[in-house]
Amino acid sequence: MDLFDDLPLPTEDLHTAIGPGAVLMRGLGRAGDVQMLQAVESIIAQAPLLQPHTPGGYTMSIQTTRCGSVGWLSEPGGYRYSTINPRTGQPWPAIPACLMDFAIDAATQAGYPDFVPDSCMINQYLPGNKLGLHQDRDERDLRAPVVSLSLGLPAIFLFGGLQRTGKTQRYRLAHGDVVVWGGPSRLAFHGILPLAHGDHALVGQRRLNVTFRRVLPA
Ligand code: MD6
Ligand code: FE
Repeated sequence: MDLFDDLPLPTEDLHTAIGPGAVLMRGLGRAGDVQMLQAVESIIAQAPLLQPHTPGGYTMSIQTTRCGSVGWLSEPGGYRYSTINPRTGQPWPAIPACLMDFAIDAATQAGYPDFVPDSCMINQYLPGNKLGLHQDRDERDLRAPVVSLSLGLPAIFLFGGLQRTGKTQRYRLAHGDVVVWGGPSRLAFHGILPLAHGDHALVGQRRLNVTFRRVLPA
């Protein structure tokens, strides 16, 4: 918190292009943070967080869950999307209205006015947890962007190019920051460095990342 946190700033100063078709919008999620955090907690209560096992036999350090009509699964046989939560045998919870409205507004501001997500992934990072460089390529509709909202402790986000070995840029993602990317950047490699210790006033000793996707063609 600093003295100027409450002052309105011209939005163009808060929008940073980080790649072709990719924009970082600082603080866009701050206005609705309390309600969106409550919505995330209600999803976690219905579909508990789990550490995914990758097809390669590795257990990820982060804890994940999903909502929406299709949810991402990491299984011994590979990655896929499913309409059913295999743990409960039930459909995933619906995307709460406040999160749906937020994702559509963020995509529109980033230049993707037709985005309607059908899947939302919630990732929780505790101090030390990280996410290695990867591409998000399991969605059938790769024309749609991904909208990513950060809540809680800040993280260092690595954003690279279309090759795993390419150069990466580092961005600090703080509470309320939003990244939207699609178009030529849709398959860019990206990751999160190990989370530093801290305590966020609203979210506690953790970071929550909420990503919205369009998996099935509209
Ligand atoms: C994170 N985000 O911010 C990790 N993937 O914790 C992602 O892996 C990600 O932010 C696809 C699109 C946006 C993202
Ligand atoms: Fe990703």
